[in-house]
Amino acid sequence: PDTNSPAPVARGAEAMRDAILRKLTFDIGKSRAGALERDWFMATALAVRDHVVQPWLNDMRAAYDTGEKQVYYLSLEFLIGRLLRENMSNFGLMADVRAALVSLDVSPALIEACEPDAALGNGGLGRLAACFMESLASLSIPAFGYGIRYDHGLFKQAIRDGWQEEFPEDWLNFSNPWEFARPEIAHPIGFGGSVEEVEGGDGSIRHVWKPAETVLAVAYDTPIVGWRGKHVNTLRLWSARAPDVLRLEAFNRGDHIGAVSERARAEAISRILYPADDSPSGQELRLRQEFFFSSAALQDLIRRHQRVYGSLNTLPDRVAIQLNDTHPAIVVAELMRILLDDNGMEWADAWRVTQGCISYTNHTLLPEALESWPVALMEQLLPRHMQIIYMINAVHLGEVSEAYPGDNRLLASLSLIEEQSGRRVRMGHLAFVGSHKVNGVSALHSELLKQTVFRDFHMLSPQKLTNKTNGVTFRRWLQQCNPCLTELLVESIGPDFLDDPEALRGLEKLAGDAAFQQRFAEVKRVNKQALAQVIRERTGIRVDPTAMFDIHIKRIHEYKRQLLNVLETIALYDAIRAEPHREWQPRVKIFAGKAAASYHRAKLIIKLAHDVARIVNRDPMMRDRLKVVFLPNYNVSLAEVIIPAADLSEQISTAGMEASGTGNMKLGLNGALTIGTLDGANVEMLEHVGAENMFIFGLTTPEVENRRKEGWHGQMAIEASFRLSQVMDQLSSGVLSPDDRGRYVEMVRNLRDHDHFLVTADFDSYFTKQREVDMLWAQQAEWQRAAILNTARLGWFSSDRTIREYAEEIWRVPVEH
Ligand code: DL6
Repeated sequence: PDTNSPAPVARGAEAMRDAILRKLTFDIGKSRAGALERDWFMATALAVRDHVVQPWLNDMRAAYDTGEKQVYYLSLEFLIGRLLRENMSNFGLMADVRAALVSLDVSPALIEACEPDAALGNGGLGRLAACFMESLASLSIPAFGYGIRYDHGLFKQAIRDGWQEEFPEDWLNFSNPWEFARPEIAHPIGFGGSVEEVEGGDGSIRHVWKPAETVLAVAYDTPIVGWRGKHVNTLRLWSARAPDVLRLEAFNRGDHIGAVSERARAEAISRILYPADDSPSGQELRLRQEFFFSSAALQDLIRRHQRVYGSLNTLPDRVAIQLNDTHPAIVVAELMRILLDDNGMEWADAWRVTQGCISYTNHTLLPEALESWPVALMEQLLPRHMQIIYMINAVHLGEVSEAYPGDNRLLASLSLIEEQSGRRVRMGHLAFVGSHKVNGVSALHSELLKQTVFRDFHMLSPQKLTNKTNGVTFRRWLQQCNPCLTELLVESIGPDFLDDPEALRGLEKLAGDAAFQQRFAEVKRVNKQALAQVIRERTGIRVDPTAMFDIHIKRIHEYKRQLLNVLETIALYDAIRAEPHREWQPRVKIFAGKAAASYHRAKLIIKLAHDVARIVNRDPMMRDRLKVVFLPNYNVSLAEVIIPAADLSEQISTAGMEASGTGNMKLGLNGALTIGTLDGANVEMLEHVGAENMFIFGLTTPEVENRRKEGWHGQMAIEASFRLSQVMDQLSSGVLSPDDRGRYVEMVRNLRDHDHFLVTADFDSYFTKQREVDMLWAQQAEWQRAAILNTARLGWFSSDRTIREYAEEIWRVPVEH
């Protein structure tokens, strides 16, 4: 029921035109003549938002009234990108809005391009959270996303002389039309101070945490619209505010800076995504961020529950809290504190409620990414939580001792406290014991979790660890980013796949059809032309859209092995120069991705890609047979242009190191063939698309492990490979870097002496596999067939499927089929 008696909402292009003009006049305060593109964007977004609000309020009210169990997805990152196209598309408003804008002489494409990306995440983990939010709404599962409203999202990447430079991102500069500020929803978040023990009349002892400092978490809500506008959920992001905006007494005394210093300290919490944590103050800020949003989320959901049910005993029946990695793991201790100290619950009951509500997703096996916090820092910042963690640990290790008396190795391995490198709290262990379910994000990754980081935990509770292979939302990653392909698919197999991705299977029967292949290829050509245009605008490089577009897009990281690709590029360049008269298949190697600001080796890989590009692109002998492009400032919006234009998808991480990958799914879905290792979700993609439609090479996970155990040195592989030796010689001789001949000497030394990521070990099989890629590309009908089969067979990788699995097996909330 409509409770707010809404104003009539614009339907049809004409009504939409009026609505946009009204917004421009009354909300933006501009005339048509004076309106800038950004003003048109704001007016359009506000007009579209009007359609969202009433269904949103209705859905929230219904969830509240029916008391359905709600999902709370806690994530330090939500890599959302733009929302205008998503909201228009999911609400079925695209045609009307675009027609309205055209009738106003405004270009819809330019308006859409004005929207800044909400880049509140680093990469896969944050983008997964955004896909999950969309799928939760599309499946009508009542849910809240909880995170931080960073003033500045992921840094902007600029490339100067081939080097990455970072600049602050400023998505909120011109206000955000999608969010609703809720200054009345402000939870106090404590830090520091002491814990008092208060005796109750019955001799019991109650703990009271007296924080030394309080920061307010203020809510900002963004509606998240599901497919066909069926359901709308809330993404609630917290912004930090000081309780006192200004110390007036200090200001009047003339201490103008000191008067606002507390405010600056408080607000630093939500200032920036991923503050550098290589200094103690950076680490403290990161921990403050984690506790800040975790505590705000808990206070918020508990207040909602208590308003209806009073007692917190029933919390697990109404509340499912999903921890997206360990960043919100402190929730375990904070929920215990709230139940024990604020609500007087007994330990055993509080523990039952806590475990009943919480579940945790692990997203990485990389040791450096497994969070742990120095005990001293925890004691100083969260003294009561540290006590509770000790208590949880004591109970947990007590149970272990009882079951395995005298096994000290086991106790040390299962302890929440790491004693080896200074005393630290292992957040993964805390999340594991505090959850009723723990999951990995691909079949291989979940299996490896059982064998490595959580081996002893798995032995202890074999039912707890499960797998939920990642997925991506097909609305954004097919329908919105690739409208031409979507139109072709609707025309050819009907519209069922829009609601049921498995219906893409209907395409299989067309895979060998020459006429369909041509149309499929024509869509790709149009998308490649659009990408070629972007490449030209952003890098000045001209590329030929008929060449194979070979795409490597993701964070720059040694384990993701962009270096392997660049080395292969050099080898291919050498091979073309050695045999210029052979029929080489024209290729454009396209890289994009950001390196962490302090990750020097990753930044050097970016520099190398540019050094190679400079030489290759200028060499007249290449005659368009090889081009190398690095597209700066990779983000969601750029991905939306690159992915529909990809012929080849590079998924070449060292086996066992990429937890899942989701770019692999997006690219395959859009008809790119994958060249990849048996890593992450590649393994399951292979099962779905078939070995003849993917290019798999390289060491497997056990082989990687064996090489490392044996003490792998690249030297042997380099000596054994004529091509690789030639590449190494070029790197060390300085021909690729005439301005600084020693630039790559250390890189070569690392590859020869250590090569932890097995680049040298996989080089030859990668080079050979790439030539198989060339051979298939030369037979276009066969290539197109395989490309079509990729699109047809990747329906299972929809995040709707993933969310259904979470709903049924972890959260136990009803979900439609
Ligand atoms: O699960 C989403 C995403 C996976 O697809 C990637 O394989 C994985 O690297 C990423 N994990 C992280 C966690 N931190 N680190 N490193 O971003 O999660």
